[in-house]
Amino acid sequence: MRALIIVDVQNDFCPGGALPAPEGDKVVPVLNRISDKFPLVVASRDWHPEDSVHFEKWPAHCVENSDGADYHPELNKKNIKVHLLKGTGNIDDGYSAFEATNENLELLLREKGVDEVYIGGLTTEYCVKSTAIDSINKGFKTYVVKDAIEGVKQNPGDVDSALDEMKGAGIELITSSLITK
Ligand code: VGL
Ligand code: ZN
Repeated sequence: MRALIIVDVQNDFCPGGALPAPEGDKVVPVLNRISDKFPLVVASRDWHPEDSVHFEKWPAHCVENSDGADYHPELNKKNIKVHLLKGTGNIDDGYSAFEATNENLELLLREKGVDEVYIGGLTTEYCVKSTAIDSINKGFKTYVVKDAIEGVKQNPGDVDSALDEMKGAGIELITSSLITK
């Protein structure tokens, strides 16, 4: 059984937001097109307290309950069965959706009989990568949908190294056109 994890498709990671992936909004139509094909869709949101140590590394973004922390307005939320919140403590980064504090993602996937995890969303170098690495390390067959992810692109080369790291870990990078049923 397959599941789709939509990572952090939030206003602050899209153009006009506080920590934008320059083309972050491009992932929205792709995710909307594929999310229908999955029996289980979950989505994470970065959800930081105002005084998080995370903001020593990053400009303040996705502060809990703020507009910037909302899903992108065009993301289809109807198929999302479980809403995960992560980075909710003030001493952690919470990059991976498996670090969600309101739900135990690993347990949830196991209870539903999921063995294949597909991942899309934002951002390639941080939360997508961490989620994918956690997923494969927990034993799920893990696919990252290349045209459904975008990088924050802080330093040249970061996206390519993240893609290489994921490939090296045994994660399959696929295009959304391969997801047909
Ligand atoms: C993210 C940087 C800081 C992400 C979250 O969602 O990839 N990146 N916090
Ligand atoms: Zn964050």
